[in-house]
Amino acid sequence: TPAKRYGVIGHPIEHSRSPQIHTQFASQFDLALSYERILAPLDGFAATVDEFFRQGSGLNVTLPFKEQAYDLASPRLSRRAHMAGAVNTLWLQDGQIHGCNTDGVGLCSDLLRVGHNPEGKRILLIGAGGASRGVVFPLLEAGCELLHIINRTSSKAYEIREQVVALDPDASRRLSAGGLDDHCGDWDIVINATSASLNQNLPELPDARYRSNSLAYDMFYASEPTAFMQAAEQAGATHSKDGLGMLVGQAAASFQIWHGVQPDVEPVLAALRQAIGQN
Ligand code: SKM
Repeated sequence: TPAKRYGVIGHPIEHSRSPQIHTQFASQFDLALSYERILAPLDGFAATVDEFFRQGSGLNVTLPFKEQAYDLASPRLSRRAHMAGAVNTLWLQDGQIHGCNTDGVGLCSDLLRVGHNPEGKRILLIGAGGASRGVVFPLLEAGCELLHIINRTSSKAYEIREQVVALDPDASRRLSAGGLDDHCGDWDIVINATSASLNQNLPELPDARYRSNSLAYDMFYASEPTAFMQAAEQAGATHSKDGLGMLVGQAAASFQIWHGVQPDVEPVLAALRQAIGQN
């Protein structure tokens, strides 16, 4: 039988590290599969996905198509996809396209891996775009004490809160929102979910106070520590981490959905750090 086909679809897509990650996971289980980068035209996402699934078995979806992937798979969505309002993992089941979102579990598993279990923690989430929305529910599920979303435009932060609370009223006690300077108290974990690090810019940082043994986590990564990580350590964060582990974590969760087995992220993460020139 020919190797099963998987891929990651986006626009742009050349930068994606997913092929390396999934190919290395597959070799841990002696699985024969192909995993390709697929560039969809901006106005041709659904057609490209339909074409792929004539032969393909699973797709990761990245920017700017995660909301369209949600619509495409609806109503065959996991609870996590529903709560995120976005989909990054598609697969065929009974001839129909299903969707899940693994970004948030990828973040949570990485926080656990680096020794900062979200359970019982006060977490400050900076940014209110798609990256932020995708991780809110998994962080709540992981049992954080408080999750506070702040954004330059505070209405966008309130909007995420309302969307999540509408789907899960229990979330309301532990989820709050505000503008960049609407925060008080000190934090165990501060997460940068703004896209500022993409161009090595510092997000407009709230002057957050850090607790002891705190973590500043940037969802983005580069060959060097990001501007956010450096500023956070200067501001008193005990540790800082970039988002490469989250990338490998979301891939591992997608891999588990598709293949039913849980890959070992550690060696793949180490190889990826080498590939992008980190020590
Ligand atoms: O959510 C992930 C997606 O599954 C794959 C990806 C990539 O290949 O760069 C990035 C994230 O959006």
